[in-house]
Amino acid sequence: MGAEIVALAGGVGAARFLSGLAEVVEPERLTIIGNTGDDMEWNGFSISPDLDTVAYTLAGLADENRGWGLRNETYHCLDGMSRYGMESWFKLGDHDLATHCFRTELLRQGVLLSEVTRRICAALGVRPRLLPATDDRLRTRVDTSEGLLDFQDYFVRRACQPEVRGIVLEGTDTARPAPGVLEAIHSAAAVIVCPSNPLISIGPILAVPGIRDALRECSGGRPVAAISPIVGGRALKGPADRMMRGLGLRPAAAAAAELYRDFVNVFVLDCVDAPEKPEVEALRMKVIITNTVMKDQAARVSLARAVISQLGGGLGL
Ligand code: FO1
Repeated sequence: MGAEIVALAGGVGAARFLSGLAEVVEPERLTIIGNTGDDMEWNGFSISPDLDTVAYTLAGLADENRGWGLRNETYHCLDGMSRYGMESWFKLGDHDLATHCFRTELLRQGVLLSEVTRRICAALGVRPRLLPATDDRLRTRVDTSEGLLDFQDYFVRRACQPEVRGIVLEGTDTARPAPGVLEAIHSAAAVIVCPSNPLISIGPILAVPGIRDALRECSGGRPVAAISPIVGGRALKGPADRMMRGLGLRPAAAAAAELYRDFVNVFVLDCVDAPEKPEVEALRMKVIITNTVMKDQAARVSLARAVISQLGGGLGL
């Protein structure tokens, strides 16, 4: 088995890229560090949407159209909750609920989120190692024209409509990297930042004390690549472009690269953004230009192959 590859991942975009990557490198060589800023407690359940999206996708169980949740879901339990006057805006399917029951009960017993995630992945047959960035409580909140909103309240309930003024990451002063996170970065042959929202998906991972420093150190001698989450001035999925504008940033691939300038040394631009190459190179990043739009599994594999082949011989591929 070759050296380890570490990936930083948010939700749907990351999961799709990772399903391609897991066909290009041995899945057991992959360690995925997942975002937990989107996590929430809702109707009595502890929910970790990004970890579940990655796990379900890698297990081949995700709903292909939405990218989150499970295929062929039913919503009888949610209907029942709403009959009792409970909230029903977050679409938890019946099978998905089993994951949340399992996680909620284990967390209640004091089992760490990283161990719960390991057991979920083992039960689903997920071969890469999936680690939450932290076992500690970390919550993303969005400061908007309608006030400070919990992440899922902004993202799902209000459909990303309120204007974004800022992002507040609660818990980052005390959060510690989950067991294995820093070790994986320290021993990685390469790191890949998946095409995820840099502000609300990758941002919370980087905000866990120690992780950004470890990546900076890694980039001194090894490839740390990021795949642009912005293509042609727009986010392929989610509100990254609008959020960047709200925060006074240009919704451009080069502006996303700039957010990673202290620890990324290879940046993957989509072909339509080729004119931004000099701007990204000025950040002292090597630029790879390829098609990053993943319309199907073949496109995911081909993006993963393009990235891995450029990261070089040190990966033993
Ligand atoms: N996203 C939605 O847009 N609407 C939903 O009702 C919704 C429910 C949901 C349930 C479980 C789960 O794991 C994810 C779910 N998501 C839903 C996706 C989630 O809000 C986002 O993908 C992430 O938090 C952002 O990466």
